[in-house]
Amino acid sequence: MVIDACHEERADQRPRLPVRRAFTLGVAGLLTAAGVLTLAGTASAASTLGGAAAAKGRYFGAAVAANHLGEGQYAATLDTEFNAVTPENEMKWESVESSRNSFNFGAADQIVSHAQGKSMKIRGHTLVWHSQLPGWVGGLGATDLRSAMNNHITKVMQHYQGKIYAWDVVNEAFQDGGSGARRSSPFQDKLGDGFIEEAFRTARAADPNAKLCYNDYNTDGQNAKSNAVYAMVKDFKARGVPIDCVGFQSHFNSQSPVPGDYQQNLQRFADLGVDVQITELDIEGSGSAQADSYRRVTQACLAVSRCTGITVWGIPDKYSWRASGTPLLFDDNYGKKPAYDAVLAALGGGGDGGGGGGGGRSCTVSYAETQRWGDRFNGQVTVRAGSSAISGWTVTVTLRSAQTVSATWNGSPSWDSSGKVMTMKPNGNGNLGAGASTSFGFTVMANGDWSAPTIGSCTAS
Ligand code: G2I
Repeated sequence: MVIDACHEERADQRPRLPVRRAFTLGVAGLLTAAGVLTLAGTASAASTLGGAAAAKGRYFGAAVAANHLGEGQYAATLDTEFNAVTPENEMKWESVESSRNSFNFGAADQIVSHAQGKSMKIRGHTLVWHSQLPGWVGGLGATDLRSAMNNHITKVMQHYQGKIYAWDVVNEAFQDGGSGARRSSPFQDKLGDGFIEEAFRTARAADPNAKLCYNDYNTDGQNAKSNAVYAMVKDFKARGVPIDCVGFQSHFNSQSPVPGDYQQNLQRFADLGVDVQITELDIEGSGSAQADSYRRVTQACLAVSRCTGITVWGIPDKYSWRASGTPLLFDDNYGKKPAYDAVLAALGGGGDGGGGGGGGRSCTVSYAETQRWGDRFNGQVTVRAGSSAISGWTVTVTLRSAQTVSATWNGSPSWDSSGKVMTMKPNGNGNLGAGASTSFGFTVMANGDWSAPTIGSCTAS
C-alpha cells in the first residue's frame, strides 16, 4: 500500500469496517446490486471529435469566422473534426442590421451554406445582446426599441428558418458579481425585466422549430449569477414562457477555472426541463493541465443526458479572442494538442496514438465506498483494462463542495485549482494486462456530505 507523501494520515490507521454502502453518483451509469458503478471508457472507434460525439448522441461544434473559410487547413479541420458550427460574429446585430430594418446576411450566409453542405448543425448567435449592437438601437425610445427588437428577431429568424438548430435568443443579460441583478443595456433599461420574456415569445412565433436558448458566462458553477438565471428559467417553465435550452459559455482560465460543481450545475438546469449546451468553450493553458480541464468539461456534458453538445470557441489558437492564452484544441499550425486527445478520449473516440485513448487501449472504472467511520469515509476505485493491455490510466474524482480528501493510496494524485477535482494516475500500477485490474483509494472528510464523489470515466494510455 502506497500512501501519498503529502498527506499525513495513513490509510492503515483507520478502523476496519468492511461496509459497502449503496450510493448515488452524479454520473451516467448503472448502479449494480453490489453498489458498484461501472463506467465505460474508450469504446468506439470514432476518430474525430464530431464522430465520437455523434456516437454519444451529441454534437461537437466550433465557432467559425467567415473570413477564414477560404483557408485550406481551416476548412479542412472544420470539415473533418466538427459536426456543428456557431458563427462567431456574423449573426450579431451589428453584422446583420447595422442600419434600421436593412439586413445584410452575406457573411452569415457563407457560414450557413458551408455548414449545410457538410450536414452540420448550426447554432444561431445571437439575437438580443448588449454588445456588438449598432448605435442606432441605443438611441431609440422604449416603444421604438420594442418594435426594433421584435422586428430584428423576426426577420433574422425567418431568414434562417429551418436551418438553425438552436438560437441564443438573449445573451449575457445578467450582471457579474454577487447581486444576481440584470445587466444594464438599452433593452433592460428601457423595457425592463420583461424584455427577455418578450424576446423568447417573439422568437417562438418567428421559427417554431428552432430551439430557443438563454446563453451566458460565469454561470458555469453555482453562484449568484447562475442562481439568478436558474430562477428565471424556472419561472419561464412554470409560466409557459417558451425556452428550450440554456447555454453555458465556459470561458475558463486560471482566474476562472472549471468549477468543481460544473456537472452538478448543468444537471440542476437540465432538471428544470431544458437542454443544456456548452456553447463557447475555451480553456487557457497548455499540456496536461489544459487537457485535464477539457476532459472534465467533456465528461460533465456526457454525464448529463440533456447536455446535447459542446462548442469550442474557435479552431486554432491563433484565431481565438484569447489567442495569447492558447485556449483551443489545435495549435497555430492545426496540430492536435493534448487537450484534443483528452476530449476525443473522453468522448470514447479512438485517438491518433498521441496522448491517451488511442491504439484500442481502453479501461473502465468502478467505485465503492469501503469504510465509513466518524467524520469520514474511504472510497475505492477499481480500474480495469479493456481487451488490450494498457500502460497507464487517468481517472478524475470530483468531490462534493463540502468534502476534502485527507489521504490517498495506490495512485498518484494531482489537484485542480478548485481543490475539488483530483486527477489520479498510477503509482507503479499502470501496467495492466487485458482485462486486469488495480485499485486506488482515498479518504474523504465528509463535512456533512456523505454522498459519493463523482468518478469520471477512465482514460487509458
Ligand atoms: O468575448 C468572447 C465571447 C463572449 N460571449 C459572447 C461571444 O459573442 C463573444 O465572442 C467574441 C468574439 O469571439 C470576438 O471575435 O465577441 C467579441 C466581441 O464582443 C468579438 O470581438 C470582436 C472585436 O472586438 C472586434 O474588434 C472585431 O471587429 O470581433 C470583431 C470581428 O472580428
